[in-house]
Amino acid sequence: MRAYIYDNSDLDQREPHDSGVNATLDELKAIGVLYWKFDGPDALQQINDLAVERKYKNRDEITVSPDSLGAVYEEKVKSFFTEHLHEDEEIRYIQDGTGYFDVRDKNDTWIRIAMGKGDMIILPAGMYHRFTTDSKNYLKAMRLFKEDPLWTPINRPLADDNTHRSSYLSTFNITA
Ligand code: KMT
Ligand code: NI
Repeated sequence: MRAYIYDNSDLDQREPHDSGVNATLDELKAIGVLYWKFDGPDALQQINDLAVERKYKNRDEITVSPDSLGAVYEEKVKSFFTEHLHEDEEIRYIQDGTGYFDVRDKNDTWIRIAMGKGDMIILPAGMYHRFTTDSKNYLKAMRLFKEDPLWTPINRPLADDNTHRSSYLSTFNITA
């Protein structure tokens, strides 16, 4: 995992868009993003422990690639990259491949989080974000959730008035 300020160039979303300015784990934590590296022989146990602690009862797996999604791959990648939020946490464990999660910081600047195998991330409910594969076009992830999956994306600005958005902003003292 590496997090950095996204350069807003017009290049394809799958390019790195690396401004060269890193973002720290503390900066991510301050906006509610939690991160762990779970790899090695205990990885599954570490995932299971976190799931118990945070009451994630269910999980599934998704492969984002042209092979697995066929004709709808490009369309899917475009829709994942539309800025949105969810009414529940977005919990992702990368099992294989690579991809980018972009999140908005306190100043509404994009921070790009480059994820690879063994990376586990939680984005809080109500946080605006987006996702894309990189130029390798392959990512396999475990998605965890509390009860039923609540990962319907609510796009910006439609979600601006959502109660989960308001509680996110007040929890993390964000006024932007
Ligand atoms: C989301 O809601 O942004 C996603 O689920 C992204 C794809 S999961 C690798
Ligand atoms: Ni999302």
